[in-house]
Amino acid sequence: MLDQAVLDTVSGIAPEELDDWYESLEDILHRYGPEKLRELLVHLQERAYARGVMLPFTANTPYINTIHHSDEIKFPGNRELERRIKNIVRWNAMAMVVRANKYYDGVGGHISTFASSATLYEVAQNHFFHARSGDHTGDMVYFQGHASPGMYSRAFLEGRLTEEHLINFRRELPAGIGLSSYPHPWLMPTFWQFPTVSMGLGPICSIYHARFLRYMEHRGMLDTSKSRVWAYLGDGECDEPESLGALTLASRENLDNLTWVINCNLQRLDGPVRGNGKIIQELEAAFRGAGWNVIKVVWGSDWDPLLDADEDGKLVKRMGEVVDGQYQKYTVSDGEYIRQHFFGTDPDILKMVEHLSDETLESIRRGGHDPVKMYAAYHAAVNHKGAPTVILAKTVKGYGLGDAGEGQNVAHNQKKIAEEALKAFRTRFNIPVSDAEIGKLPFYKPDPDSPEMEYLNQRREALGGYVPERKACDERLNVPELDDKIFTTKPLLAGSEGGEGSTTFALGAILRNLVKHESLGKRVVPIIPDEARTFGMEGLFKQIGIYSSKGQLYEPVDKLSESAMFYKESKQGQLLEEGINEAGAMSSFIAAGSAYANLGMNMIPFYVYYSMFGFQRVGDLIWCAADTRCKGFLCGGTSGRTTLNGEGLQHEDGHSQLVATTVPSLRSYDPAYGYELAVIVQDGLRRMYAEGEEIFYYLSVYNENYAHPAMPDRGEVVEGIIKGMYRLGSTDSCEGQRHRPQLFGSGTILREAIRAQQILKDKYNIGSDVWSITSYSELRRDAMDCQHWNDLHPGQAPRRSYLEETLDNVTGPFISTSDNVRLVADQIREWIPGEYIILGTDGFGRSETRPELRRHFEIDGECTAYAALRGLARMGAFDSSKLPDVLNDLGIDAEKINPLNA
Ligand SMILES: Cc1ncc(C[n+]2csc(CCOP(=O)(O)OP(=O)(O)O)c2C)c(N)n1
Ligand SMILES: [Mg+2]
Repeated sequence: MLDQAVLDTVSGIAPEELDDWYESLEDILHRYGPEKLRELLVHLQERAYARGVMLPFTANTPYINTIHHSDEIKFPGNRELERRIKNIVRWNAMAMVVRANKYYDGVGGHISTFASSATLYEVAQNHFFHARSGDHTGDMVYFQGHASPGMYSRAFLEGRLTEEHLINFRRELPAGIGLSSYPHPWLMPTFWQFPTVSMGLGPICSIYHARFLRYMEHRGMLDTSKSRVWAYLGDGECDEPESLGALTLASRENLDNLTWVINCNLQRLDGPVRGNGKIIQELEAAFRGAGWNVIKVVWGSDWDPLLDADEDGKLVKRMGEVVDGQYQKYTVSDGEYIRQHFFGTDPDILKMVEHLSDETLESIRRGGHDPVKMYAAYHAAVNHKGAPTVILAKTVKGYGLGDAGEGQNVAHNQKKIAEEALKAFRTRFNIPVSDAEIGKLPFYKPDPDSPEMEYLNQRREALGGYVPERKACDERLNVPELDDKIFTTKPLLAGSEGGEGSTTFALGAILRNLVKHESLGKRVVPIIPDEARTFGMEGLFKQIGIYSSKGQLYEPVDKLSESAMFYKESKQGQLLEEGINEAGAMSSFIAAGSAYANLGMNMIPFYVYYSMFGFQRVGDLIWCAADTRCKGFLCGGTSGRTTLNGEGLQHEDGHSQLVATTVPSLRSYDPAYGYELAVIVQDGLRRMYAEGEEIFYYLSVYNENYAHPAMPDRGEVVEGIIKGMYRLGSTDSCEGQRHRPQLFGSGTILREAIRAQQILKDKYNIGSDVWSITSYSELRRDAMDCQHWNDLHPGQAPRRSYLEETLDNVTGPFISTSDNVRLVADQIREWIPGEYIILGTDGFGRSETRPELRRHFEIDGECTAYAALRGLARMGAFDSSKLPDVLNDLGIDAEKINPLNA
């Protein structure tokens, strides 16, 4: 007969009738199995729905393991040896951090994260992570950033790192062989593949990486079918919008090559992730709702007999009602407290544990610390078809640290451990370090021929090698010279030949030409977040196809004939149309731009986006791309605070060039003409793909149409474009003119500098020079480099930068105008040999016509000419009392608002 709890929940139905229902359910399960029972229940649910009965929605399953122990795959490893290895890894990881902080206070590091996730990693290291080797393109493992000590510790046992490395954890500079705090390919280019410690970036990158593997396979570029992407996340990390923001892409794309493992230790830095709720249940609902396969690993094997005995579901119910903050309390409490407060709420539950001692209750483990449970979960995950899998593994933060941190709110930052606690840790994990030695925190490595070491190495050998390991390929591509038709055609080196166009159009021409190139074409990965039409690049849709893993299951509305342009989706498509998703598009850029290192094949991403939604929207992903040593081109379309005129404050970008300067491996350019763009792209391709430099590019491109001249036939022009400046044109000095204004222009605003030159000549008979400044940041980089050398080599012949050499004997005044904030041009002030006046677009943009906006920001031809006269006046070469008249003459309102404050 049913118990009172069931009778109460459906009160009003006669007990005998309820009994019948329950008996039927058991009978079907017993005779036909779970699959048939599922079908039947779904059918009954549909019937109820058709009769107007709405069932309450729940995306959750009970708070127990998804895989019942009777369905667990048998653990194939040697449990004892794996436990020994894991304990040694734990010890060395802990010792590394504690030692570092003992000798160098404030160096930092984390013990508790890896302490909670050691089993998650060790089971995967022994049985799942496959290295890149032979015909296997390798698994991509995104390690939780602050679990890095555990990865170093294992690499030490594997013989890949020495004791000296461990001693120099977080001390990279003095020894030159230190270990980076977190996974940084920039700092450890043969070890780490993926920077993950800015939380949320690893997760989103991993999704797009898994999709990129499919893209490579479907396009016939590389057989990536054996590769799996693994991402290890913290439960606190899941609060970052990037972490869960792209879940549906993974399920929509059926990325069963993707496995996430969330280390649910219920804590983040300050305290519980969800003290008053249940993070595992919350995540389960989110992932199930998004179409993922969810595997919860909540309880260790010790709980199996208890759950088997829980016939009426009271224990499961109790497990489900306790909130995370309270579970954390049980972690730090003794067995008696647990018995009384967890089991003691119901006499029947209490009875279930009466045969267990307090010590046993205290030590029964959570699922994430049980290798058998984790193995079963991994096995199920890698065999699941049609959807990505997330494993929600419940663990204890600071596991094994005892009073020194286990489950404590301060666990995250714990890095100093008293001797008594060290001894307890040593004893708990059975590390052969004596009491006398323990204060020195010695690292421990068993003999090479010990069973532990032999086992560890055999396992990794069977899985193709070590993980992580970054193996950048030395493949060099044959990059066409500048005289190739990719670069010579209209509107590039040849100019626009009487027509008009924008630099965005010029970029489109390069892309269209490049994808046709015999060897290079296939390597190009154009990435666009739903703006191809804005950039006039929709022609690429038909030309190279939009990648879609499903091909095209519909007839596109704009397909009027096979030859016309239309929205062509294809499984072999080359263009990644990411939708309105700059973060996702950046993640694709990173996957493609690092393929040379992670897949052994150079790919050339061109990510073209709305420039305003680049650096300030996904700036951290751009930083992550730099750390990843990405190659490729970021192209900020619709650049310029006044050139993108109608869109207003939140669209008009005038600061990307400034932020770009802050990314060390980024080369950023602000070209004005098609030929400049062609020169920059060709040189970029050469440096990145022919020379193998691990840098990437940022290009500002604009949407203003104008005529583009052919490239001037002077040798120094190409060099100037690449180095950042070249003289474009000069007007004759008037008689007796001692100083010639030097007018610097960038991007579309170069044309205002040219207008200023004309005004100066026509109205004031002053000759001047116009320079196209293609890159203030490159000029600065070179100047700083020379200065650095000079500072450290006093008494030796000083080096001279390109900027200094180019402006040698030029007196100025120097006037800079651009569609960027003034600081962009200000970055070279130190090396400008004279008066330097900078105009720029500081202040909020707004919608207006281009001429009005350019006047508002005082960057137009008239304001530039006026600035030149001011400069001359300061040098005593123009009568300053005439300046008010000049203002009048040029129609500049002296009482106009200051754009900076408007
Ligand atoms: C974007 C970002 N914000 C803040 C931090 C600082 N931080 C490092 S670890 C951490 C707590 C992590 O908690 P959780 O994700 O639950 O990982 P656990 O250590 O508990 O496994 C914080 C706040 C960071 N690394 N990245
Ligand atoms: Mg956590």
